[in-house]
Amino acid sequence: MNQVKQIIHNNIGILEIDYPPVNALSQAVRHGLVEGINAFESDNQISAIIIRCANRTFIAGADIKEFGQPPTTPFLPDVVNRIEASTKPVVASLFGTSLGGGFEVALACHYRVAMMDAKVGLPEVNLGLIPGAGGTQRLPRIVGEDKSLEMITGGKHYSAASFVDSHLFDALFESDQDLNERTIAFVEKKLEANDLNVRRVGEQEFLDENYDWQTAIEKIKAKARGKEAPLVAATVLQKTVGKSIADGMAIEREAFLKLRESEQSAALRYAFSAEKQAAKTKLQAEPKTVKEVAVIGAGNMGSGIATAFLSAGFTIHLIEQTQEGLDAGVERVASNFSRNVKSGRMGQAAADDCMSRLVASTRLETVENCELIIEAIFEDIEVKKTLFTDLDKLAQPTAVLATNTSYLDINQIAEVVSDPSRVIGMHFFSPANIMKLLEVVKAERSSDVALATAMAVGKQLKKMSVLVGVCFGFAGNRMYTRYGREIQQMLLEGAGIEQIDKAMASWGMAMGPLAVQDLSGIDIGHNARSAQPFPAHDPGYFRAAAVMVENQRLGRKTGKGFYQYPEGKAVYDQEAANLIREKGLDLGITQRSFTNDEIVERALLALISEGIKLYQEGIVNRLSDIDVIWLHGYGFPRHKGGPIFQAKQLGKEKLAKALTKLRGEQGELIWPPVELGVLDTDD
Ligand code: T1G
Repeated sequence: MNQVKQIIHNNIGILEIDYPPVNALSQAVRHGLVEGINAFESDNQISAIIIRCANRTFIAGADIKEFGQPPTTPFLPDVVNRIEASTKPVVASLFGTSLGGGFEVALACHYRVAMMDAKVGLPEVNLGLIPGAGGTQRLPRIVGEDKSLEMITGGKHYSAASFVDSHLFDALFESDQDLNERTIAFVEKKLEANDLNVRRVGEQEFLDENYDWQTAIEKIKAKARGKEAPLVAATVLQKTVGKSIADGMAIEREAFLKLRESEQSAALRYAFSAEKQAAKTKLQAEPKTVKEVAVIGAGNMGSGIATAFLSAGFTIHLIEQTQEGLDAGVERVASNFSRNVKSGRMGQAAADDCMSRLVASTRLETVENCELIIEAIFEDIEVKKTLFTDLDKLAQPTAVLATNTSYLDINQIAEVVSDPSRVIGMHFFSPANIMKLLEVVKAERSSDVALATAMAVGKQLKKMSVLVGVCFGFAGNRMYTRYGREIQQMLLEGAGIEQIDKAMASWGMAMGPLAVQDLSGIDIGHNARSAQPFPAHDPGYFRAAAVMVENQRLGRKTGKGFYQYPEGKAVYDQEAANLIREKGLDLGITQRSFTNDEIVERALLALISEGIKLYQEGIVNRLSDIDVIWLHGYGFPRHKGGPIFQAKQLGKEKLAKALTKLRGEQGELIWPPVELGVLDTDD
């Protein structure tokens, strides 16, 4: 199919890209652009050229479908240089999200016009890359060093309106105007005034007037937290100051190609495609439209969930049994929004609008107008079953009934509802207005329409929604339990508290696992585990946490846990270390020293083996869902891809050998062995 149409409008040649869904720069699009420029350049009837797009956005970047494949001509740098070299003025017409190579095409044009609400950006660092088609050279020539460094090393999206005072755009149009018409009018007006010229950004000099690159690069290094691409991007800009566009692009290209072969870029590109895959649930039903949502329970979770929904434009009925509890919940929601305003994440008017859609009530009957009801009450199966019995009578017969339980059996809850097909889990992660992960839990009788509705709502909440099945802890927390067991087993075997946290944090985890325990409260997990039978085959099972709880060391909230917290700052606590050492000796566990690598390896292996088992048991649809869960729910470093990505990097043979380390004192297999053949599946 021809992905670039050539349209002639009077004396204007229009190249219209039509390659759904986002007009990515496929080989056919790149070829069509070159062909179109050649054709219009040699046509004497044509005085100017417009590059525009059909569908939902201007070019959103290089085609991710071509990533990992051998590059094909015409290479994008050659395409953008051909556009800039055009002897007839070329105008880019932007809307939607013009990103990466798409924005680089626009930068190579001689003029840029856009909708005010269009977004532009060079997000390549999010894929472990740098702009590879002149972006590091043309952007600084237009917006200067500071702004271009910020945009290229941060990888964020920017509204076109934010450049109203720069030379980036020659015209910006309000959202009620027709972009194609306005672009043609812009060109015709300029042509009439004989004021539409070939203005090549690349021919401008890239000078830095004593720009303090050293300070800028130090700041970027500190923020990069182990990610390579931002630093490479900054270094390319610094190295190309004063160079011609051709020399600068050669340096850029060399750095781009090197990054494209890096493990970090493979991990980040994998993470991006894994997220897109997770959204493909194979559910055979269209989602219901949801406008009014009830959140039952105004505690930390309920108020966080309510905040997330209000921020996404929903009306929320927040329900709590007592007026006092309800007032406290409303206060928590209000303080969430005031924090958003203080941090600049949200304007006051937007925050006020959100709060205006909050309806607080102590009456359960207010669920009657809601298409979705989310329960976030006390984590007790009987309490939840009683509530769902009431909801069955009060809610609309087609309302989706979702529980936010972290561990309880949703099948048991569904049993009390006359139509159990509308019962699902929506497992948010605390704080629910911040954490991106949402596990949509499919109980045995959950209907596809209920699940599809939850997945669609998750997307509206800008959550990373993953469809999972029912088991103890579903997918994320079951792996978290396995990970925690291995961490605590190493404590009992002699690994230090700080050593474990530092090893995991320097490997890339957002926080040390023991500091996380102290933050969330050691008793939370301890109580959930105590409701389950104790695994007699594993005598050390979370005994380090148990001894903390026995000594009222619950973490930050009691001023001490694995650490102590004078003035709220975590410091080493010898008493905690002594208690754990004594427990280890009581259990007859030989104490020994550990290397940091061994700590990281055993923790990773625990995650990998449990993740594979979840896939084999059908709790997740695909192995890559495991990685999406761990990237968005547990602070797994994105530039490491996820536990399964790490397993695939290691390979089955090395992994099988390494997994033998997950044994007990007598070499017995504490945890059932895992079949590794599944790692060959490319889901
Ligand atoms: N190529 C191909 N398909 C893409 C795509 C891309 N770049 N981006 C998105 N899609 C598909 C996606 O798979 C999904 O398909 C559909 O579009 C909607 O996506 C040389 C090398 C554009 C902001 O990093 O940030 O250019 O599942 O669900 O939430 O310097 O997608 O429907 O079949 O995400 O509205 C730089 C990545 C590449 C942009 C839209 N560009 N994409 O978000 O929809 S590197 C990017 C996004 C580069 C050059 C370098 C987002 C979006 P399907 P979606 P959305």
